[in-house]
Amino acid sequence: MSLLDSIHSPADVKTLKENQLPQLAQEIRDTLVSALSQTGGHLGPNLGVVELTIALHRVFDTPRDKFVFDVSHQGYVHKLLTGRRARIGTMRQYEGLNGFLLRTESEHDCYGAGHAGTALSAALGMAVGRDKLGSGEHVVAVAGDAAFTCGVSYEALNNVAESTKRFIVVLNDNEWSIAKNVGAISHYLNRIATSPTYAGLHEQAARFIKMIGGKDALKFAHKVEEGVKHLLLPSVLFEDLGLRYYGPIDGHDIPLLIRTFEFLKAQNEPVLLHILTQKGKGYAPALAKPDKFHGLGKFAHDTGETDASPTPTYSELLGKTLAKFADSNNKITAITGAMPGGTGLGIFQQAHPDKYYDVGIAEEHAALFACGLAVQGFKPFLTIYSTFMQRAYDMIIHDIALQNLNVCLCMDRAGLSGDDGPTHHGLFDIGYLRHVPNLIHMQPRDEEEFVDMLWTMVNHHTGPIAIRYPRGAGTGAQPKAAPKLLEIGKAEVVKHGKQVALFGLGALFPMAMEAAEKLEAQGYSVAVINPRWIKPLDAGTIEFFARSAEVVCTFEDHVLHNGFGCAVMELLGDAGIRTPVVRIGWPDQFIEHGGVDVLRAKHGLTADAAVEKCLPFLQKDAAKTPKSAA
Ligand SMILES: Cc1ncc(C[n+]2csc(CCOP(=O)(O)OP(=O)(O)O)c2C)c(N)n1
Repeated sequence: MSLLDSIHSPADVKTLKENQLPQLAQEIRDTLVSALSQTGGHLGPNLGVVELTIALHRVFDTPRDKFVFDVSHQGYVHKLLTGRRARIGTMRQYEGLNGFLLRTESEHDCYGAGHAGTALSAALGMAVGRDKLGSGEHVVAVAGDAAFTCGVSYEALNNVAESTKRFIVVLNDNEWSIAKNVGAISHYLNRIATSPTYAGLHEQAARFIKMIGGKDALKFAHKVEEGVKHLLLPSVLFEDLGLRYYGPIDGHDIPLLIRTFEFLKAQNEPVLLHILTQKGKGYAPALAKPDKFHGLGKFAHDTGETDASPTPTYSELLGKTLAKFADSNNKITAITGAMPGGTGLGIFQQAHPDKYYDVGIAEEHAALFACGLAVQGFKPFLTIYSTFMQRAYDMIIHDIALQNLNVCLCMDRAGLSGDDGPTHHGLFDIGYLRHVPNLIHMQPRDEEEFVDMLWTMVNHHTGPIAIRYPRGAGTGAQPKAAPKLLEIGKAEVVKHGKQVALFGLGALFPMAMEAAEKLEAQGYSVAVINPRWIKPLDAGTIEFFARSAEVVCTFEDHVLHNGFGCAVMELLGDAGIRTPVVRIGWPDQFIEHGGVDVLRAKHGLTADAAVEKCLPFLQKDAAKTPKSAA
């Protein structure tokens, strides 16, 4: 039996001999590579925190002690050591393990996440709660170097010193966000990590710590470190904020990590431990391509190769199209919040490095930065996943829309994101944009329309304009060489019909077409409309079809509450049109992770479900002869 197989809870990690821990680390790496090659997942980040997670579980006691992982995409090793080893092959599958930590998945997950920058504040709240309760447990926040590009991390640091005396932050510095980390903080950390003077002196201290062990020696080592650190960096950022800074230390050295945590856990002041790790450690393909292996689908175990999709994704098309438009337009600029790969802006960057900005994981700043560019007459494309744009909600209202600035919001991964789960589904953006004055919002039915919409955005000069588009490959539709300008607020009537009016928004347009076929097969006369515009709605077209139809049915890859269908109902209500409206979309609950088709079927987003919901309103025509029988 392998060591890993013998571990059913963190208590088992403590029963191993310290010299067995490197073997445990190796087994964890082998397990991760082999399981994730089948399921996909965040391989690189987890390979980098194997030793860290073992050391944490060796020294602390969850669930009593609390580990708060930032984003928590690096929580797979923690899952393996907390009783979920047998389920690792179900990672990110429907009804399997979630790719992030979930309070509902294990008592060892004290906090769930999926968005970056949340760990320090949440952990600080737990530490303060502990102090108030007098319960005494340890709270450890583990955050990557890119989490320190998030403003909210500093909002937490600003409060630490006056909030508690017992708080441990681990800064896991691997120099990578998803792409290479960016910004002044990243350079600052890098200067500490690469200083030869510091490294030399520091190594001596580390050797000393490991050699002697025990608390007294550690106290002495701490003094050595203090001296070293102040020699080199008289004003260490974290120290000035009131956290005692330790490090940087090798985050793959298990004995050193263990001794250091033993020391830190006895401190009566907030501490920050800076560890240096390698993203992808132990697996050559992940070391060679840290960005690709940050998170990926299935891959070949031996080579790390993945299957390339023959159809380009919407994100790739965005990068390519904006780059082309920017060739002859020097006002176009593009902004990403640490997602050049995911958003396709990496392609734009290649063509126009001077018009491209990666601002780090800083969506609020990104939105305000876009405002500033717009004030100077530029045309910023703020390209952020729908789920992460939630961070910039206030800036969208208070800065972009209120000042009616020419900012283009590109919301990638709008709709169900599938295996990433509820932290990443982009199911709320219609709701959070629909009521914002001055704002235009739209969704294309395919790639050709996507490019036309982007072109329409480039040529819209009277305020903010937003587009939502789904994750992954599109329909395969080929955009025309010359894009066309779309009339804002004008829907596309794809098919006329009298009894049923189907409005298929964006990614669900094909579902509306399928439902039309099924209803027509039963003898009904069906209209299909591609709404294109969520705001402003095409009131004329919607009212026209709703007046003659017996039932209207809307389709949207969004929650039903405050979604597109809701907007249609309001419109009809205001116009005094009583035609019943059936809505197909996601229910009022957080949707779990899993394959898109499985989840659509489960939650009633199918053509069959739509037909079934429409039929009761068409009872008076039930006697019609189905076409197939005619
Ligand atoms: C608000 C928000 N924006 C963007 C992301 C996408 N994202 C997930 S992980 C990650 C990089 C994390 O890097 P780091 O914190 O250094 O951890 P590492 O993966 O390097 O261990 C990013 C940008 C996110 N999760 N949340």
